[in-house]
Amino acid sequence: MTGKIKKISLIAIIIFFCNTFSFSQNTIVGNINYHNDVTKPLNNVKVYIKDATDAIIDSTVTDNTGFYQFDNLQEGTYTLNGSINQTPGGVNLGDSYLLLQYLTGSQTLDSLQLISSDVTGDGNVNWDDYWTITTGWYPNGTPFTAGDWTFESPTITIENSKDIDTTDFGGSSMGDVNGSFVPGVLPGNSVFLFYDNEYNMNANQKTNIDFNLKEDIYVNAIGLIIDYPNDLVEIKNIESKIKNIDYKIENSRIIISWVNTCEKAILLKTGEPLFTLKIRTTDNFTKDKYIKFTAAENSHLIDSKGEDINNIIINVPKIINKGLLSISEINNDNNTMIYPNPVINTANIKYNVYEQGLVTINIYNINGKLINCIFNKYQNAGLYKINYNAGNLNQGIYIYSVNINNKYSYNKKFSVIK
Ligand SMILES: [Ca+2]
Ligand SMILES: [Ca+2]
Repeated sequence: MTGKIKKISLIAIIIFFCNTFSFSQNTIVGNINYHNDVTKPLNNVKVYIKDATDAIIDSTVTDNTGFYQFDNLQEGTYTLNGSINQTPGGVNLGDSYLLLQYLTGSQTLDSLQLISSDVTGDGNVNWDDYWTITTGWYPNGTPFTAGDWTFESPTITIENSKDIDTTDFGGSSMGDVNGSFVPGVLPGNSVFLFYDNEYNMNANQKTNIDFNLKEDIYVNAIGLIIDYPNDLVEIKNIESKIKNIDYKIENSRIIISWVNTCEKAILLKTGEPLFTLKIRTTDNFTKDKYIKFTAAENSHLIDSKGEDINNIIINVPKIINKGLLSISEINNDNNTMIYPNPVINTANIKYNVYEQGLVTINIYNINGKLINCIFNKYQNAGLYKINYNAGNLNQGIYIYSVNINNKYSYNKKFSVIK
């Protein structure tokens, strides 16, 4: 009797294991990569598996190669999804530009690009998403209502037992439509500001600062975050020849943004300023202090493919307070010049008004005889330029003389050729 019970029990155990074995050996494996790029595996993704009733039945975490595995699955339909606790990145105006192209019908987007475009999280990709990135996220850092990350959500049906299903899928930082982010890698700077010349200025003076590109560049979007010492200088205004450029000044930061709405990329030339800042130095801009502008991270210029252009160099002047100038310093001031020299017909005279007051510019011949007075007005301190027509002068050597309040004056020679 006892032997019979033992035998039945053994059979039951064998049947139980056989059942377990035959109905529970299905496996789903795969890799999760950033924008489905196999060179950018996403590790530490928490992967969820849901059954046909939308209930989470299991979860796992991807390894360093982005690999995940679910075992012991019965036949049925499953849905996968992921979440990650990692700093997102890669969102800039290149993504806005790509989205703009999609919305105007000149570009298609793949499924992951579409889900990373829905930054408002309402299930639609539309102009709200474009404006949320362009005027909310980039200049203001406003977080996306859809969160920081998004993952594809593949559905898998297992019909045969003893099966291994391989399903790779992708994840993205929300808003990184073009997939430019490299997870785990800190973004490098692509825009650098270099000093190209030096201005001498005192406290409470106004001037215009040109930001010039070092090379001609075709661009489709510009995002610049420029830091400056707001205790030493006030930014009064920003001017640019680029239409519809937006800017924002906050604390010690200027944020400039522009996305090209025309079909063709625009050509920015080295000779024309990218933009001009109208500034005024403060009371704190005392002797030996200088004003330095720097481009912060996530400053970028975007090419015709919607990608960042590397190593953009923008030249800006260094502004330094050297105190009250000596005669030799005034004579060596690079901001006071006539060009071209020799003058054939017309020329530009650049001059530095060291303090607010009456400015007079006279032209003399080489014997010191006054030819004419070309300027006589009150001006704020700062750098100025006037156009001078020398067409009525004979060939020869002349002098222009700048006088400010009878306190500062300097004379410079130029020649006229016919
Ligand atoms: Ca949306
Ligand atoms: Ca991007």
